[in-house]
Parts: sequence; C-alpha cells; structure tokens
Amino acid sequence: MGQALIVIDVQNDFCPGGALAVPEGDQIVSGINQLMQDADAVILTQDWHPEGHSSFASSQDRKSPYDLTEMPYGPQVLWPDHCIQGTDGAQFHADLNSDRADLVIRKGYNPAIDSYSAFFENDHTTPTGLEGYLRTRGIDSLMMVGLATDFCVNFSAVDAANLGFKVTVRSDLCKAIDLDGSLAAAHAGMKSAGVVLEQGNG
Ligand code: VGL
Ligand code: ZN
Repeated sequence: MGQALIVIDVQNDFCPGGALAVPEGDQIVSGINQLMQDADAVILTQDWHPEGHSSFASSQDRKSPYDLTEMPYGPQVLWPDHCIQGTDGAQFHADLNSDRADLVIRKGYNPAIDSYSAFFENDHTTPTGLEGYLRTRGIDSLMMVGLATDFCVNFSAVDAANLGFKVTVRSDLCKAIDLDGSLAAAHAGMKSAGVVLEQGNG
C-alpha cells in the first residue's frame, strides 16, 4: 500500500512577513521540496477562509488576536485575519514545489467553523473528503510536514492516526506557533495517538 506526503499550510501568511507568521516558517520549504521527490503521492493543504471568518478576532466583539472564545463546537483561539480566499497571503510560499501536488485540499471555507485538520473541521465531525481520497487511492501511510506544528499539523496527524492511518511527522520540517504551551501539548497528544515523531536523517 502506498505512502503520501501531506504538506500542511505552507502559505505566505504563515511565513515571516505574513499575517499569522510562524517563526522560521519559510525555512522548511527546501527540505519539503526534497521529500516530494520520492513520495508516491503529494497532497497540499491550503487554509482558505472567507472574509469575516468566525475564527478571526476582528469578527468578534471585544476580542483580540490569540484570545480564546467559546464556539458552539468548543473552545477556539481567535486569530489575526489570515489566508483570505484569493489573497496573496493565502498562496503557497513561492518556493514550494506546488506543481508536484496530486491534490490540493482547501479547508476553513465554512464561515462558522474553523478547520485545523486536513480531515475534519473543528467540530470534529464535518469531513473534508481527504480520508475518502486517500482510501480510494490505496494509501495507508502518511508523512506529514508543514505549519503550524501545534495547530494544523497536530490536528491533522491525530485525526489521521485515529482514522487508522500510519502517521509519521517530520518535526524538523514543521515549525510551531507555541501559544501557552501548545507545542508541548501537541507533542504529547500526537505521541499518545500513536503518531511517530521523526527528526529526519541529518
Ligand atoms: C493554522 C491557525 C489558524 C495552521 C491555521 O495552519 O496551523 N493555525 N489557521
Ligand atoms: Zn486559519
């Protein structure tokens, strides 16, 4: 059975200079391009929000970026406006070899629900369709890289492991936001879900 490389949200807004910049987010791009060379399948995810998305602090009364709020589906961090559909910030980093992708899966387009994971929106029930795509292609093993380690990579890896995929995260090809211990919590959560965290081979 095949393996897929899943590249999470390597987009301008998550790189230095972007609206929700992840420190050193751009430094993983060339390593990811190299990994693409021997992957059976390459899938890119793209955070893709409509203007005024409910996860934006600007869309809520008296809230600032990085505040926590309560949504009908549970707690939600509020973010600066980012990855708005069609904007330059939502485009892939210019050096990412996006031509190599078999599939680009967009997420976060539902105005009322955020979507960190490549598999389910943050209500943990609405599917993105990626599971079906992978299963019908006979892919049972996933390598994950990208941004941000503690949000979209973490949620994607844990969901994939819970769905029964064999999941490895290349931590050296991910970068974190690290809000209030979120990176340590993500590492612990991924390990307990059975995700293998790998540092690469030099
Ligand atoms: C992400 C926060 C908001 C991510 C996306 O890609 O990790 N984080 N939207
Ligand atoms: Zn987002």
